[in-house]
Amino acid sequence: MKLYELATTPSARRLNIFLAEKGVDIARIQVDVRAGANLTEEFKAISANGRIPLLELDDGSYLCESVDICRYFDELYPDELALFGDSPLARARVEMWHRIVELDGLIPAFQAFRNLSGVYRDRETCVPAWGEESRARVQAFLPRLERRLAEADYLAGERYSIADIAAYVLIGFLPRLGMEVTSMPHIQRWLARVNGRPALAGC
Ligand SMILES: N[C@@H](CCC(=O)N[C@@H](CS)C(=O)NCC(=O)O)C(=O)O
Repeated sequence: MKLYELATTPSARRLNIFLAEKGVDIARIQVDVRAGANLTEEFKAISANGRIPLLELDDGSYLCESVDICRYFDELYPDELALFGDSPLARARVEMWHRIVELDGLIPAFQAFRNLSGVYRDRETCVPAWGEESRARVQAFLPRLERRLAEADYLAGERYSIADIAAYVLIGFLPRLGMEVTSMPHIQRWLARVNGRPALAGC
């Protein structure tokens, strides 16, 4: 198997943290999406969403979408971490918080960055007003995250999960939007806990 990625991007980071947690090592090929390396017909032919990360399987087929790739590795190599949850209710809670972080945090953050910085202006129309609105949505989401982490050690409850990885990537991305969470004590406590995980050391 081979992973096409650009390690500095948040979507690749999300997958790389997950793989590090699971102790999975895999050959990686860097694809400079900022320079448009994903816009070629060759790349579009192998990536259903035209983006990275993209996993090439040994049978020559491909999987894209970072969460889908995480789920594939989780089922290939089940372990006690159970990052997607270890019971029907735990799985539902992980999925719930993962979707909340993704829909209300990560996606608006990416939209804010893309539309305000114009980083992908060679391939899409940037709408600064949408960038500002998306940024405001991220800002409004942070107190919700703070409230959740006031009542639980981790987003889905007592155990670390893929929802925490998504939130961790979101928090790491905030400086690119000129935002931070230093005044939010519960997020800070959670960050210290997550930063202490050995898997995070190289990510
Ligand atoms: N939903 C996708 C998002 C992937 C994504 O947006 N990747 C970005 C890098 S963070 C990319 O390839 N951007 C290039 C482009 O938009 O042309 C996933 O989670 O894998």
